[in-house]
Amino acid sequence: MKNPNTPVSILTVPFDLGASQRGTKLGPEAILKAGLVNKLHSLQMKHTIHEVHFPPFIEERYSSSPRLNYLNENIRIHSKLADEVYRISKNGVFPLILGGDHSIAIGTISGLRKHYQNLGIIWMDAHSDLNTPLTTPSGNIHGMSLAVNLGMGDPKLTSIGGLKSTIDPKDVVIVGARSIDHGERELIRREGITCFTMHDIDKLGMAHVMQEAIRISSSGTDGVHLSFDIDSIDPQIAPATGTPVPGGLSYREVHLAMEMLYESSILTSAEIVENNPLFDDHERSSELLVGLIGSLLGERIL
Ligand code: 4U7
Ligand code: MN
Ligand code: MN
Ligand code: MN
Repeated sequence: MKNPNTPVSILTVPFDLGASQRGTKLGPEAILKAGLVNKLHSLQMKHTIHEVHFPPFIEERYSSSPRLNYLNENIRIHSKLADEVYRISKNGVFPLILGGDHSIAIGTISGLRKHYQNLGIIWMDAHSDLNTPLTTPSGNIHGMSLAVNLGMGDPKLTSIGGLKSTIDPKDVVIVGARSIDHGERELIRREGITCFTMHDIDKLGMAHVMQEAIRISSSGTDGVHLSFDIDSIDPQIAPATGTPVPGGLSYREVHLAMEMLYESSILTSAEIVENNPLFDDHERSSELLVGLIGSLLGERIL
């Protein structure tokens, strides 16, 4: 956040049709229940909260194709979210989006791209979410959201939000990856996306990796967005995910990342996605996320 007095607008997006596991639509409520509002009060942050409403579906009307599951439902929610995020950013307010599965990054970033000319992105995730309808092993749109934001994939998704700036792949940094599909690997190499895998974090240390992520995403950009997938964290400490991959970020690594992002003052928006309370152990993961949001917004140990 560039100025610590910036008000925060929390948008809750209870949507889970970008994934095959149901339950991330309960994510925002669980984070609120775990004490997010108290956290914001203790940090004396001006904030508002509202939900991005979505008309309930009649099960039979779900639109599925093998390569793009629930495409129409995805288009509807992401278009609405894009409008809201654009409006909030234009008013100088910091958008904090609570998902929902990671497909909602299509809406968030489409909205940001109407406001920013050159947006940088830090994508913290066990996965790279760079599949397209041609490479996807699952058809799940939450595995395609970063690709869509780079202009790759179905035109009905890449055109959400209307006219907007493009993202330069050189301004995108992935942190925490440890499950990358074949097609995604090729795309990362071809487009020159920086990807710090868990292997890099083990070797270089989290502090160095975050320093680089901050430098790369903020050089020559006029805004930086954090897209945070809970599965970047090790599933032993954050079990609330339908897509667990062992060997993730430790408690201190992920807090350090948030603390360094706060200290850097580069962030202009953030989203926390994929929290699935159906897989949680009591409220452990939601409580961890509230702590992480605290660190991201300026909470300090001393
Ligand atoms: B998440 C996957 F094949 N790559 O495309 C796919 F491994 O938002 C997983 O990062 C995607 O959780 C995970 O379905 C999407 C799969
Ligand atoms: Mn993801
Ligand atoms: Mn993931
Ligand atoms: Mn996930």
